[in-house]
Amino acid sequence: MQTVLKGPSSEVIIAPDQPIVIIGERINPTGRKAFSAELREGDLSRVARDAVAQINAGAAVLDVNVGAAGVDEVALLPQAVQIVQDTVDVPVCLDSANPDAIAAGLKVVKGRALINSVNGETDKLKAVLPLVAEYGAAVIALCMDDTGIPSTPGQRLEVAQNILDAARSYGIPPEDILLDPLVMAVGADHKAAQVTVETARMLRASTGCNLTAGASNVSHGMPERDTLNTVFLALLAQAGINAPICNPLKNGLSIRAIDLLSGRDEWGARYIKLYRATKTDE
Ligand code: THG
Repeated sequence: MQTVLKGPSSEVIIAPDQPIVIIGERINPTGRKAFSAELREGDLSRVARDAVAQINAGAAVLDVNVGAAGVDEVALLPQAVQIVQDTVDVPVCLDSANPDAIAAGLKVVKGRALINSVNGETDKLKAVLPLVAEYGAAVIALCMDDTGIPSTPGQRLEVAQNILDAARSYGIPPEDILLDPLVMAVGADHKAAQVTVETARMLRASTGCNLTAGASNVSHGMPERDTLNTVFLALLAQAGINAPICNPLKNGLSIRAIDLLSGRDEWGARYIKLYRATKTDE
């Protein structure tokens, strides 16, 4: 199954036999005080810098999230999208809990965007799926619904199937949907990562859909977050996650290593290319 995303004049294909597609997470004010304050003042100067840095570090798609207290996302998300796509030729992933902000972003997007996200809540399905259909976009489906986040992989699969059915009724096929098994912090529940990995396996086996996950969520509150994130990315990849949302500045080369070690990088060409592009002189 192939999910096709487009930038202004570029194309990104997400498919199980293709190299992992890194969705860069850095354009997001969560946990970043300076960026949050800048956004409140309408200062988007950091966006272009973060975009270039992530592409140089191996990202193929950029998540764009401007959600912080006191920020008008409906006004700012489209501005951030335009800055990103004026700076780098890549597809964007519109990350907002507010469907009005997603709609505003879609109006200015060039190419074929990824909407982040819909879930199984009745209101969300009704607000987001028509936008996916209208703009011919792709969408991330979170495995949660009106009852919350299910604790077992089987229940999360059930939610995914409900979303796939609802999408079908709007004419949206499974190849345009990236399923997200949901990543919670292992600091709060030491079984959380294992539930995600098991859910990913079930989602891939039962639906054949391409899969994403917010890998960095796993390490919130723990020391040496990069170590946890890197190892988790390998486990996720093994379970079928082929378009993780993560920090390429920290994990880009590790992901190229996963591709090489999984037989998806002939001659290690992509691994070596990223190494050469990012190595610092000793
Ligand atoms: N699924 C989907 N989308 C998502 C998530 C998901 N979008 C948001 C998030 N989860 C993924 N993105 C991030 C971005 C940043 C961090 C974690 C996940 C992060 N930031 C540091 C912090 O909060 O402490 C701050 C970074 C910094 O200081 O530079 O951890 O699960 N579909």
